[in-house]
Amino acid sequence: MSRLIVISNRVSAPTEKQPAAQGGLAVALTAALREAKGVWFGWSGETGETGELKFETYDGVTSATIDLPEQDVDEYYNGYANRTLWPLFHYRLGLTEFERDFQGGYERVNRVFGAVIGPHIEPDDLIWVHDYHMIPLGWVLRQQGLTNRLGFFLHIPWPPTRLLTALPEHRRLVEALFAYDVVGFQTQEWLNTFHDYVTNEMGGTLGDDGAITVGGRTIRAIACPIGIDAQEFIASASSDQAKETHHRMIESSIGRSLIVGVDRLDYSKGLEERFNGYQRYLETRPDAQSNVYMLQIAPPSRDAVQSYRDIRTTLDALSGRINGAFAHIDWVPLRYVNQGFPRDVLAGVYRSARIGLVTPLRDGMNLVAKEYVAAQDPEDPGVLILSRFAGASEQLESALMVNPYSPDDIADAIATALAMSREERIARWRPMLENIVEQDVIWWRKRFTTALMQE
Ligand code: GDG
Repeated sequence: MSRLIVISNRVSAPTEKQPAAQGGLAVALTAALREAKGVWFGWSGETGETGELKFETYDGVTSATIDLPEQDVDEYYNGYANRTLWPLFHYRLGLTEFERDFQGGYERVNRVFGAVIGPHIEPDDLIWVHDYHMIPLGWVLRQQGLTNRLGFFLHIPWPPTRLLTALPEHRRLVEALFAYDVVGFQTQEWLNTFHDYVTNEMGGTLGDDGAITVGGRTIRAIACPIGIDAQEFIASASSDQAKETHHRMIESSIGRSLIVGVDRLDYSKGLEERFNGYQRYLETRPDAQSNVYMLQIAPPSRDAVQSYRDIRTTLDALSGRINGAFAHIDWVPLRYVNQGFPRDVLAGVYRSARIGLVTPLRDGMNLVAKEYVAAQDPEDPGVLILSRFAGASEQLESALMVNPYSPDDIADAIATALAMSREERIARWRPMLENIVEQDVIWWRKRFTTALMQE
């Protein structure tokens, strides 16, 4: 059996400091690494001289990290990854910054990763690189003469060709992907847009079984939607902590239905538009005030980036305005919380909510939508309102689909969800749950690694 090598910007294998793997991806990859005696490489999250890789084996899983100098963090992580690729790949050209220094830093850090990781790779290792921070890494490793099977998975959307060509070095970036053997996308839609680029910009041809040939080099590109640790999350929703959370939510709701949103504080998640949609609901339905309240959990992220500080300021003001305009002495329409909670508490919150409001403007997949569905009571499930622009909409077809840009659409969907009969709620929920259980995170991992092992 080959070893599995996972490489991503941040490592979420368990360590002495953080003993439990956090989240589905970490759980699935950790399990695979334990089985395959592999190593998870990445950035430590610390700034400092790069130095040697720091290895740590904890609970049967080895992680290996390096620090990065401040300039590298600024140009590679806060720069090219989060000010250039992230906004561009989420269709936000207006927020995208085009700086040569960022691109230079990005390529430099990828070369550094290649240089420190390369010597630790053995000939039979399967190598799986994750996400937009590391696109050129496969190419860097090939330059060192590596002939291993190399796979890449993109967690975020693949942008339309016309958008991508706004990036001065678009061609170089895509060519780097051809160093891999298998490239995975979250959805058929992102795979199609990738095909469009390859055929129209590179003169590539598409073959059977995901094969794409450009200039004599053939790779395989597949749609491979990520899932959640479904069984574990279902169990989490019945844990003591989830039950206690559920009771607290019921007690504080005074008979009103809960609408819940859980998102990293990120402009791609459509929080401003969601708040506007909720406000439209409150304005246009006179009985609203006696029947709903909304909880938005939004732990801040990437606050070194100005656009993230801006969206935070906007949401502070907007949530204040909504509460100022609509609150009563005994009712606050919007509880807006900028902190994270343990997974069991989240599961309890999801289960208490009549509506899961998941309205990103663009999202590679969106795992919150899947977690919300998994946490529901089978006898009395809530309704998932889902953006048609989330990757998850390809699989969760029986959600109430909305256009996240339209406040009226969101307001109407809230009204529809609140009025929905139990029969209809069950009929919509069941196929979604089946999909989530069947195509869980282990399914995803196996689907990708199986494709990677096929010569
Ligand atoms: C990227 C892509 C793709 C959130 N608040 C808390 C908390 N969370 C957890 C959620 C969920 C995860 O964070 C967020 O995952 P998403 O999929 O929603 O979004 P991104 O962070 O943008 O992830 C995305 C994903 O990669 C995987 O491929 O689906 O499209 O953008 O699991 O539950 N977890 C805890 N407390 C919180 O307060 N414990």
